[in-house]
Amino acid sequence: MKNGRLFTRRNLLLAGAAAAGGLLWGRWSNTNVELPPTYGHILRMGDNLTYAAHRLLLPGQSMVREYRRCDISSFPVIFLDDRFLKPDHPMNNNQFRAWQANGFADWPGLRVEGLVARPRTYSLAELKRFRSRTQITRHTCEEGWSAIGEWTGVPLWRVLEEDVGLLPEARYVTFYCTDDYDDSIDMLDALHPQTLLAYGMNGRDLSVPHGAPVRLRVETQMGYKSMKYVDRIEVTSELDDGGENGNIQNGWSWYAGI
Ligand SMILES: Nc1nc2c(c(=O)[nH]1)N[C@H]1C(S)=C(S)[C@@H](COP(=O)(O)O)O[C@H]1N2
Ligand SMILES: [Mo]
Repeated sequence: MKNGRLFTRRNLLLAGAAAAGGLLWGRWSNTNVELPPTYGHILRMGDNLTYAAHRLLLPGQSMVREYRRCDISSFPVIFLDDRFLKPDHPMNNNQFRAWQANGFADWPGLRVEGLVARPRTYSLAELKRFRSRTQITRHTCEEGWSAIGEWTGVPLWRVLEEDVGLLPEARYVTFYCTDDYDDSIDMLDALHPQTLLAYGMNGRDLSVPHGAPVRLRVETQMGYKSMKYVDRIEVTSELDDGGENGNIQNGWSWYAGI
């Protein structure tokens, strides 16, 4: 008489899911957090569920675990695809080597613009003038490896909130990289205390393979969101998926919270 029972496992699961969905929806409608678009793909609905669950159930800016010096591991240099074979990739670009040899003094700088009160371009020296943060964290790559490294840089919130000034409509931050890798994060992650514009790694200047002169460290998400060779940051009110250079059109989730 299995099917005759009212409380079958499946019914319980369905009831549980409906109740959880109802609760989530109730909480969601009371927040001002908006869902990113689903890109018209049914599989992408899962991304939104992860995003919604993280944003609702986790305290907004809880800190990720930080490690000790002795935990630092060897950090492989990885590349996503054959972009790094292109002659203009920073790894093959003598310009980058020349800049590095000169402490990036001639580097054109990091432009910060969009929905900010005082858009401007920062030289590396100017970024280093902000009060810095050093943290030892685990990087988790979607390809199955993880490594612990020490990162030094300026917390992104200092640049955005203290210096350029966010306008009230500011909701997302898009990063443009010299190797045509673009992607965005939401304001909660952008202003997270451990989200850095990093210029140092393991006590030295960041190397070109690891993203010199400046890379993002967004510790609350998978490694591919920690963009290297960042040369432009744009604050927007709408999500920009980075188009062909972005993760979504290359088959990955926009939100990769861990
Ligand atoms: N600009 C840029 N940033 C990038 C990538 C890239 O190819 N280009 N790869 C991402 C991926 S998938 C990972 S795992 C990390 C790797 O960082 P690493 O090279 O310092 O190990 O950088 C991320 N940031
Ligand atoms: Mo990765």
